[in-house]
Amino acid sequence: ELGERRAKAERMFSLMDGFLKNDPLSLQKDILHHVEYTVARSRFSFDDFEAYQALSHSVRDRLIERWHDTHIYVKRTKSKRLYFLSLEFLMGRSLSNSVINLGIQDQYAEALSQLGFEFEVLAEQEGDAALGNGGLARLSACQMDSLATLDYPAWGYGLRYEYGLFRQVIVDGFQHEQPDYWLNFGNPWEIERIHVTYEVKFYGTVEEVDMNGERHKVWIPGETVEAVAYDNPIPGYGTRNTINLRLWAAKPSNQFDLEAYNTGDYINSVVNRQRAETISNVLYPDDRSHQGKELRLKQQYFFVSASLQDIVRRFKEEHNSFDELPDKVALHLNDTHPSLSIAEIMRILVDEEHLGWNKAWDIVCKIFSFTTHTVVAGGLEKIPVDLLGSLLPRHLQILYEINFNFMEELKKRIGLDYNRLSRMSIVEEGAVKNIRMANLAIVCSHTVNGVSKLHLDTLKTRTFKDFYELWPEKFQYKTNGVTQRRWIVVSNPSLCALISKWLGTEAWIRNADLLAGLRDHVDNTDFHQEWKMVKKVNKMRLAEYIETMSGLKVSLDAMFDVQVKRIHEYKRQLLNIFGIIHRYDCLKNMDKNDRRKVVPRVCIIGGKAAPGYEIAKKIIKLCHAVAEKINNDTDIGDLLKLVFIPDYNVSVAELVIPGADLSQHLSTAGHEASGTGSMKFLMNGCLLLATTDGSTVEIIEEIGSENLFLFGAKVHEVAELREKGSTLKIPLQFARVLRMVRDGYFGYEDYFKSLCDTVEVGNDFYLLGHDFGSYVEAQAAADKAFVEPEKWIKMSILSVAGSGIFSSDRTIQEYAERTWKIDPCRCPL
Ligand code: NBX
Repeated sequence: ELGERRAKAERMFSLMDGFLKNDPLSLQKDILHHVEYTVARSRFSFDDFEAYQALSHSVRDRLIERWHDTHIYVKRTKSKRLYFLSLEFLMGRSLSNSVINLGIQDQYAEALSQLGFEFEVLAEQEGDAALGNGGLARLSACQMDSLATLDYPAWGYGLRYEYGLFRQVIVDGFQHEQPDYWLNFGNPWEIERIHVTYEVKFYGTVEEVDMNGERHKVWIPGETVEAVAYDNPIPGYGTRNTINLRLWAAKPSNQFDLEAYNTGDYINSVVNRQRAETISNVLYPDDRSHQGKELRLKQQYFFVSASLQDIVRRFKEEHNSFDELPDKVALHLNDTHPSLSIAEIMRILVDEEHLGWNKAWDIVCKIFSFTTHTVVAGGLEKIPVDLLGSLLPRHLQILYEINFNFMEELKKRIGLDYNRLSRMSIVEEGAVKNIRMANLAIVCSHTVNGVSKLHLDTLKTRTFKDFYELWPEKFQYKTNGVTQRRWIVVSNPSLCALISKWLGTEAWIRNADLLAGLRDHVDNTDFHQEWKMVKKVNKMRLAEYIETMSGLKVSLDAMFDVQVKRIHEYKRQLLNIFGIIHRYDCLKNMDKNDRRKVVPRVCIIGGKAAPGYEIAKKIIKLCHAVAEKINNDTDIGDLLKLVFIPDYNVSVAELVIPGADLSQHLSTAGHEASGTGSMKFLMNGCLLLATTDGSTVEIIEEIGSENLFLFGAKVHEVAELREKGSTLKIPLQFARVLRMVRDGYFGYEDYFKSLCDTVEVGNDFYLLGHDFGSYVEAQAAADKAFVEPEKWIKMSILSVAGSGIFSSDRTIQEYAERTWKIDPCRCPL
């Protein structure tokens, strides 16, 4: 029978005519095939978008081949697998990244040009997959790229939101949010798996029943929803390995049909089915106001339940005993959002697989690792007990039992220190009882990770101090990283070519440490010339974008000074705007002669404010009000321009970052867990102006403090400065700028009042006033360096040369070796 099966498989493979071919002629045939049969357009008339669709389907076919092979190979080797659980992935576009990682970029470019199309033009047709908010979500995406490239047997799990992060539209300088219905034009990068479905239960009651003489808890759900898998192949670079990102969508389950049958209320039951689909409908923007929302909790559990059913099913296919689970499965919690997994796996092992509690707990404690992306305790996630108890009654019982056991153990370890016991409890007592998701994740994970060295210090000494003292060995850090494939190779082709030319190899694309070799050429004037040209090309690209978007013409001789990230008070975009107002004020008061020595600047700010975050929205409006004034002042001309780039997202970042001369990272020390934007700028030869916060501490170690512009209070000074309150000395210049805004120099004085209040003496939590003096000095140092091009270029080269360790390949390798204990599993060619 086996022989028969094999013969059949061989015949099928020969019918397939082997794997797809990648020469330009075959690619053209494939593209035309998809024009005709997938997009269903005539081969004589199809537009750029249709060409993009056909092109991406031909790329998808190639991804699928490798993805199948990887899957089969990993299954055969029974390797330990990593399951990366995250509610957010900011993937951006897939086309360019895919053809580059598949290594068939040139062939596609040639094929298309012979068909009369340009690859870059078609690539612009693709919309972003924006299933996440900011740093945390883009980090997941970079890490998936590294997991695939380094051949790790890993799966990503997430939610397939129908609406991604809102689109930001600016009307009269105010942010408006528009829904991002990204699936409107189809998504060639996903594969719908109509047969990979699981039932996810909600509500209902828990009963105890007798089974073979044992008492078991049984959960009788009140509602059932179906989860359907959508698979997204993630290709590695320089390897055949292509891993899977499985995203779940909610579909009504057949359970509902029964109800209709019973009640005869056919129409209403069909209408009710819609309700199920709302679970995976929309991504919550990160504004904390969603805490305590039932839909958010439903999303989390829906995601966790479907993923764990899938993971357990796969494990049982390959293994006989759950004792093997810790050797075969690593589950990673990307922040606390998926930490209901802990209660869910306990429920599966105890209620469904009938393992004893203690045995199940032993196993569970060996499989989870956890990374937190938060700094302040106030930012940690909590779920009201009432909400949890009604939606997931059995899980609440399990959480109480976990907590009871933990509290008992803790009492043995620390005695009856009730304050500490109550701080460490998973259940927060009070008017509203809450489950503290971080405490749960820490108790059950074998490793708790910070995302930078400084972040770990804060976790140990403040955020999770009690836990650190109990389990010091659990606490580690893995400094974040970003993938050089997307952030240099895809987004900055000219720099990519230049680096490869001077290093004499493309090996740095898989091994970013090799970038250090650029130091050998740091004094070479030919190299400098070419380096300068690359930046110019990228600045031209950015200037064109600015002009089409806003009509503003900017000078390429100006320093392009960029701050792009989510708008947050702690990130201090307001400090940047105040600095710009100060610069403008100085220019206005300068005589013509002095103005000639001024370095012209194009200040670029971009980022989204959470819809409910009023102060952040006012910062955006202030930016526009200031821009309006400055940009229309003909007396100032090209000396100063301010541009707000709307709807900042991954593909806008790919355009903006390579074109920046200077980038700003201004968080008050101790508030940015890591920051990853800075690493992308560093890789693109952009100099940083930054506080010593998050991973900037490590960037300084790598490139030397002489190669960036530092300012501001240090992390150990912040608490004391805050204590000083209204006695803190504030520079006169700061008071003057604040007065200008208050007095309506830029209009809207009533609207800006509450914004000004947040930085008024005595109320200035993020210390803008205190840091303003050194900020202005750092800006002056940047100006001074910019007029010495040789010096600037050297600093820029040394930035790229020192960026190697900020590759997510390094981060992922550390996680694999130290935390997940997984080995590469390279699919043969
Ligand atoms: O995670 C960010 C940190 O603020 C950065 O410092 C860090 O570099 C990055 C990656 O480690 N955190 C972040 O992006 N958080 C969120 O986006 C978020 C989303 C949903 C939510 C809470 C936070 N409920």
